Amino acid sequence: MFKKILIANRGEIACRIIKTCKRLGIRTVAVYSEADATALHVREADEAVAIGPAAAAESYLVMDKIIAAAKETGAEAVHPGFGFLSENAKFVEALEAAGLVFIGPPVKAIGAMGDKITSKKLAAEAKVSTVPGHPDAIDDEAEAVKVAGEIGYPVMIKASAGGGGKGMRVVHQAADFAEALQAARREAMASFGDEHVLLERYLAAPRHIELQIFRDDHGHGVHLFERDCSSQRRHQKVVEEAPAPGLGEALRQAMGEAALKAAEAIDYRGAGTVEFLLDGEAFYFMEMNTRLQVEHPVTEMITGFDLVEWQLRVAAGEPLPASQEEISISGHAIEARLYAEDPANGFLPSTGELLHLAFPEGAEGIRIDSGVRGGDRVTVHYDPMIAKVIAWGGDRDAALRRLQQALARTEVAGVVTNVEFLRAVLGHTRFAAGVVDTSFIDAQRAALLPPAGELPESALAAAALAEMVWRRDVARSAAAQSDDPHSPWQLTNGWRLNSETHSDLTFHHGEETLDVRVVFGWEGLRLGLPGGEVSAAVESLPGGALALRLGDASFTARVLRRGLQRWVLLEGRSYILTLHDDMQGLGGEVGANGRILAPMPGKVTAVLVAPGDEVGEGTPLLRLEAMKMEHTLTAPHDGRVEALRCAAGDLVEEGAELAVVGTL
Ligand code: MV4
Repeated sequence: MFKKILIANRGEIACRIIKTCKRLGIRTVAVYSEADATALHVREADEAVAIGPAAAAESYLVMDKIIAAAKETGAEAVHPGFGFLSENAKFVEALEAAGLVFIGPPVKAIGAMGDKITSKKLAAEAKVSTVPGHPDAIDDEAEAVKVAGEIGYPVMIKASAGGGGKGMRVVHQAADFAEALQAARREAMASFGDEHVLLERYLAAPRHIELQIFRDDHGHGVHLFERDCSSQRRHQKVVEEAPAPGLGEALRQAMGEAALKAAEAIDYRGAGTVEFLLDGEAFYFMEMNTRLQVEHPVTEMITGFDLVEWQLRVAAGEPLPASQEEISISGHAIEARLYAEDPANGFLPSTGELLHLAFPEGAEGIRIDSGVRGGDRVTVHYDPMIAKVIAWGGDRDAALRRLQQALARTEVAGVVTNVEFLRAVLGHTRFAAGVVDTSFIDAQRAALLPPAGELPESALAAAALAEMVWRRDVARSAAAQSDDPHSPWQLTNGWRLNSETHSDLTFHHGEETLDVRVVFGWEGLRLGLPGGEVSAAVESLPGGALALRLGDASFTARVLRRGLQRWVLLEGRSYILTLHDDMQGLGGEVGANGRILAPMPGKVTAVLVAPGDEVGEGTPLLRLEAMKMEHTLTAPHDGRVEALRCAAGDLVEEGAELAVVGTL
């Protein structure tokens, strides 16, 4: 077994590989880009090597840097994780030329399965059923028309070099075929530099069932059953589960054997996934992935095996740790991919600092694979995955209940996430019934993306009470440091002579402006909310949460601050408010030397000045669209625009320097 390996990846998969290595006593070397200098995988590894700037093309995808890091640290093998270089045949060749072991399949297996036509032919030769169609690429239009007629409409045209749903076109009738074929070939050439297409019968709404297989160098091959990955949005998996709901034992066995036959045909070694389209009881080979997949944890949780450990052992020349007879299904596991993306905004990534991140660690049957912690930043450089939340249960209903509960107890502030979307998918009657196919999410989009919810008064109250607690704490610490700590001027309870005291706050939520009056009455706090006045109480809890009481309702909340933004986490949901502050307006954060910094991530919608312009304090400089609101960033003082670092249309991260206003 290896003594030291290098992990040529980042994020949650790097952390996950390190975890198994620690358990096996294998030392680990992490590689990281400048943007990942403080990332979790760097902190968890035994050693770490900087490999360049944030852009993956200048760091994680640069083979020479990865190989140099492995040589420099004495790593014997390299684990690629998934994505990046994990299915790059040239990388495997370069590693082997450098005397390093690639923890993955043989290079020829990667080549064989990299192309749709070749992989389909290999499957057919291995007597694995493929989608009815024509095995070869078709260049001659007349022949294509003839073949399409033989297949029978509807027909799917697929770019041979395509993948992940790109380069597919359905033709429902012969009259449309010729034009569709030309368009498909043009798109294939434009997108993949290869105009070869293949023809298949179109399967309406198939299920995506994939079989996990493993082979070693000693002629052993096993499958570890299937995963149902049909819940996809634009060919991005959202939720995956094992075993596939409703799949009969005979079909499971037949698909497992077919997957192994495909793997044997290319003399496969290591972890592999054979993807099938399931149409009723008929299954068809779609493609083979020559890497460990994101969703492998659900297989681990129903079989009890550690697939990364298997990868390490097989790469080190050991036999498979279990025979087919020793592999069985126990219970059910479902995985949800938690992303920093905004479903209400076209699922665009949501970047920024994770002001707060907490999972129900230790909850029964729950596994969290994450590569970030609170305080880390989600950036535009990489996939904005926050974590995979995986639940195991004795049966599917138990796993589903546990996963829903775990998502409700997952707390994220600082970025918008898809957690409400995930809960809607898992809570949908079709999903609960286990009758989901690849058309589910697109077909149920309206039900899965409910309109932006109203702001509950409890969330508004939490933000207001948190503001009072925060101001009191600031005042107390200022008083403690002043030379007159007990002066009444140090009070922040809105103290006024001869009347009950109060403070007035205004918040923005989307297009709404909401006023709250906090009354410090003789008999306790009262809140004047849009829906009326209510008695209240607030207490800070250890760890920063707040215990709140509104009338006779009690609950806990967590309120995080970023500039004037308030992120309220309450009863499993999160709300984003902006505190209106007359003094500060919504100007940018002013850095040193008149640097105008983006107060939050957003999009520059207008640049209102030019370099050299003279400006007065408060002159509008730029407009920023963020959190569905338009913010005008103004000059912090009289001066001259010395530099503009952005243009209309730019997506900017929080803290980005947008302009510089020098003094006259
Ligand atoms: C198909 C198909 C229906 N009929 N082929 C999409 C990605 C690529 N791997 C293959 N895909 C499909 N091929 C035929 N002949 C439907 C899909 C498909 C799909 C497949 C798996 C998972 C999600 C999907 C979403 C849309 C379409």
